[in-house]
Amino acid sequence: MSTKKTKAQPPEKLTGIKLTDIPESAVGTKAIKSALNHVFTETGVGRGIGLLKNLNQKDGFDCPGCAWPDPDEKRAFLAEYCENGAKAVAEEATKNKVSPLFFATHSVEELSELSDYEIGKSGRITHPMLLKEGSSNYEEISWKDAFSIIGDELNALNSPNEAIFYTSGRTSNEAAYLYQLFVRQFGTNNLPDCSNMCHESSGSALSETLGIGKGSVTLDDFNHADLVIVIGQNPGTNHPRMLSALGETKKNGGKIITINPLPEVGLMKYIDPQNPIKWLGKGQELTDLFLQVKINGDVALLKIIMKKMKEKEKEQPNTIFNHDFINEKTHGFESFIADLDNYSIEELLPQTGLTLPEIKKAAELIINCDKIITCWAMGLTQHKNGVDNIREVVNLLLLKGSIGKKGAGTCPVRGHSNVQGDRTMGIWEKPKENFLQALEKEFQFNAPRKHGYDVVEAIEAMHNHKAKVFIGMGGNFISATPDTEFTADALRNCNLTVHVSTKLNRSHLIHGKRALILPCLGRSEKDIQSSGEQFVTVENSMGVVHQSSGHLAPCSSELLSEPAIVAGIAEATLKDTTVPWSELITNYDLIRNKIEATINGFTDYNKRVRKKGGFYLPNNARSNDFSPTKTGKANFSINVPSDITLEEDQFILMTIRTHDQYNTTIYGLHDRYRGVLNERRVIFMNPEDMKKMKLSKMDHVNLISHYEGEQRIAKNFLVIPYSIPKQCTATYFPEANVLVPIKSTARISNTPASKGVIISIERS
Ligand SMILES: Nc1nc2c(c(=O)[nH]1)N[C@H]1C(S)=C(S)[C@@H](COP(=O)(O)OP(=O)(O)OC[C@H]3O[C@@H](n4cnc5c(=O)[nH]c(N)nc54)[C@H](O)[C@@H]3O)O[C@H]1N2
Ligand SMILES: Nc1nc2c(c(=O)[nH]1)N[C@H]1C(S)=C(S)[C@@H](COP(=O)(O)OP(=O)(O)OC[C@H]3O[C@@H](n4cnc5c(=O)[nH]c(N)nc54)[C@H](O)[C@@H]3O)O[C@H]1N2
Ligand SMILES: [Mo]
Repeated sequence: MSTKKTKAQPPEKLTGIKLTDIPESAVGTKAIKSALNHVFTETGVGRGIGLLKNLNQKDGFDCPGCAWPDPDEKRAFLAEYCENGAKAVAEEATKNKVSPLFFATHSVEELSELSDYEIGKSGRITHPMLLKEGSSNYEEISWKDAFSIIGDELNALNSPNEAIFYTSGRTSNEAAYLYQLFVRQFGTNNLPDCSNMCHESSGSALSETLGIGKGSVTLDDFNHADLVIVIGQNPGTNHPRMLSALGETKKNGGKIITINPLPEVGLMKYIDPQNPIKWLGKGQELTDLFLQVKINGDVALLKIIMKKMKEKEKEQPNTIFNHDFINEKTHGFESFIADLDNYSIEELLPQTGLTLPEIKKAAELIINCDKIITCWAMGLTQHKNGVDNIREVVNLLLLKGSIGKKGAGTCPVRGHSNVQGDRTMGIWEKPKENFLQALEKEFQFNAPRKHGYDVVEAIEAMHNHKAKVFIGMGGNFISATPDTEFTADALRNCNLTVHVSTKLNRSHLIHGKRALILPCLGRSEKDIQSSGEQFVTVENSMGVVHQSSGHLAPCSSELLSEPAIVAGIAEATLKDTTVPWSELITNYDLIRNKIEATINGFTDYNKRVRKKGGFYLPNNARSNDFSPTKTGKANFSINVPSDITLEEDQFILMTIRTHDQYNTTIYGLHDRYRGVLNERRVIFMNPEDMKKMKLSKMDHVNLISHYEGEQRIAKNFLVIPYSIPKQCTATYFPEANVLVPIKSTARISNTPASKGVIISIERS
C-alpha cells in the first residue's frame, strides 16, 4: 500500500534532440507519409484503411482532430483528412490496451513517472477501474458498483455545489445534453469546460459586440473574401484543412495577412493535400504580408492600423469607413473613434516590434478591401487582455462593414471537434435564463440559478476544500490546466475523482482519496443500443450540425457510450428524477427530441440531421442582425493594449503546441515544422537576446515565471535560436503549465493567460 504523491509534471529528462532544417512548405508528401505511418503503426493496415476511408465522409465519423468544417459539397475519397486528423484517429484506434492486468502490474506511482507520450501510448482503457483509498493500483470494478460509488459520494456532499463536472470538447451533443441535464437536476451549474481555457475570450467578446458567441462565416465565405487576416493562429499544425480554404481565397484573387510572432510554416507556403500533382512542386505561397508582431502586441498593432485608416478617411471623407453600415447597424462609433486619439503611434509602435512602413502596408490592404475575414485562435484568447484583442478585431471589421455579408466576418477557429456544440447543449457555468426555463418546462424541475465555477474557479474551490468531488467527461484536467502543482494539490484534496476517458492520461494518476476511470467508446467505434446502431451529432466551428457514426468494432466489449455513462450516473444519484434516463439511451433520436424541445434552431432535428452534410444553426451576425446585444446594435468597444512591462532580463513566454501533439496527447516527440526532432523541452529565443544573455544554441536552462512576487520554476530546457521578436520566447505545453499562475487570467473571460507568461531564464 502506498500513498506517496504521484508526479503531476512530465519528467525533466531530455530525450535526445535532433535539429533539422525548417521545411519550406506545409503538407505535401511528407505529411501524407507521416500520417500513414502513425495510422498503420498504431492500428494495423486493414483497420487503418477502414478508418481513413470513413473520416469526415458524410456517412462516416467526424474527425476528432479539430472543429474545422468539411466542404458542404465535394469530399474526396481518402482526402478529407489531414496529417494530424489521421494521427488523432490512429491514437484512438490503437491496438494497444490498458487492461485490468496492466493496472495490476503498474502502480499509479510508477505510471506517473512516465512521460505523457509513454502514458498515452499504453493504449485504450478496456474496463471500469477503481483506485481504493490508500491503494497503489487501480482494480477492476463493475459498472453498477462504479455508478453507486459516484451516487453515494455526490449525495453525501453538504451541497451540490461541492461537486465539479468538467467537460472536454469531444463529447457529442447527445452526451453533453444529458450531462448538463443531470448536473442541473442534481442542483448545480458547476459545469466548467475546456472552452474556459480556450475560446472563452472569443465568446465573451463576440456576445457583447455582435450578439452571438460564435463566428459568423461559412466555409464558402473563403471563396469570396478580398482579404483574410490570420492572427494568433497556427493552422498548418492545428487546422491543416483550413489551408485548403486559404488556398481557395488566393485562387480567387484574395489576399492574406498573417500576424504572428512566429513565421509558422503552414501559413507561409503549403502544398494542397488533395492535389497530388502539386505535391511535386514547391507549393503555393499563402501569406502576402507577414507581420511578425511581438507577443501581445496585437491591440497596439490594430490601433495603429485603425489610426491610419482614420487619417485616410479624414483626407478622403466617406471613402474608407462604411458609414451606411456604421450608421444603420452599430453603436459606439463616435466614442471609439475619439478614443483612438488617446494613443500616439510613437507610444504604440514599440509594443508591436514592427516598423511603421510594414504596418502601413497592412492598413493599405485593409483600406482597399471590402470583404474581410479575420481568423484567430489561442494567440489572441490566452492573454490578460484576450477579450480586448478580439473586440479590437471586431472594431476593425465594423469600420469596414465587413460582417453579415458574403466573404466577410468573424472566424474564431475552434479547437476540439465539438467544443462549440457542447456550449450549444448547455455545458456552461453561466447558463442563460431562457435556457433554464426551457429545461424546467420540459422536465418539470427547479434548475439552479447561481452561476457555477469555471475551470480556474473550480481549481481554487477544490484547493480550498469547497469542492470535494471532481468528474471529468473526457479531457485531461491536470495536464491541460495552469499552475500544475497547485492544481494537483486541488485534485488530491477531493474525496473522489472520476474520469470518463478513452485513453490513459495523467489525470487518472493525480487522484482524490478514491478515483474511478470509466472507459467509453470513441468516435470511430460502433455504438449499439437496444434499438440498434446509433449515431451521434456534433457542431463544427461554423455552426453546422451533422452526424458522426463510427464503423470500427469497439476496442473492448466492456465499454459504454458517453450517453449511457451519464444515464448510469444519473440513475445512481438522483432519487426522484423526472427524466427517463434508461429509455433515452435506447435510441438517441429520443435524446434529440428533447434537444429539439428545449434549444433553438433544432426544429426537425432528427429529420434534418439525417440529410447528408447536416444543417446550419441560425446565426444572427451572419444574417446581419445584431438585435441580441444589449444595445440592439453591433457594438464598437474601447480596448486597452498590453500592460505587461518586462524588466531588462525578463521575457514573455507563449506556451504553444508542437506538430506532434493534440493538446495533452503527445503523438510523437517531433515538431517537424519548426525543425526540432525528438525533444519537447526546448525554448525558442531570439538570437540577439541569446547573445545578450551569453547563451548558445542547446544550452541547458531553467525557466522561472514571475507573478506578483511569486516564482514558479520549470527545469531543464534546451535553448534554440529562432525567428521570434526580441524579448519573446516560446515553449510547449503541458511541460510549461507549471509556470502559468492560477491567478493570471484574462479579464472578463477568466481564461488562463498561457500565452503571456513573464519569465526569466537561468542556466541549469
Ligand atoms: N494537431 C493539433 N490540432 C489541434 C490541437 C492540437 O493540439 N494539435 N488543438 C486543438 C485546440 S483545442 C485548439 S484551441 C486549437 C489551437 O490552435 P492554435 O491557437 O493555432 O494553437 P497554438 O499552438 O496554441 O498556437 C497559437 C499561435 O498563436 C501565436 N501567438 C501566440 N501569442 C500570440 C500573440 O500574442 N499574438 C499573435 N498574433 N499571435 C500569437 C503562436 O505563435 C502560434 O502560432 O487547435 C486545435 N487543433
Ligand atoms: N499552457 C497551455 N495550456 C493549455 C493550452 C495552451 O495553449 N497552453 N490550451 C488550452 C486549450 S485551448 C484546451 S482546449 C485545453 C484542452 O484540455 P482537455 O480537453 O482537458 O485536454 P485534451 O488533451 O484534449 O484531452 C485528452 C484526453 O481526452 C480523452 N478523450 C479523447 N477522446 C475522448 C472521447 O471521445 N471521449 C472521452 N470521454 N474522452 C476522450 C483521452 O483520455 C485523452 O487523454 O487545454 C488548455 N491548456
Ligand atoms: Mo482549445
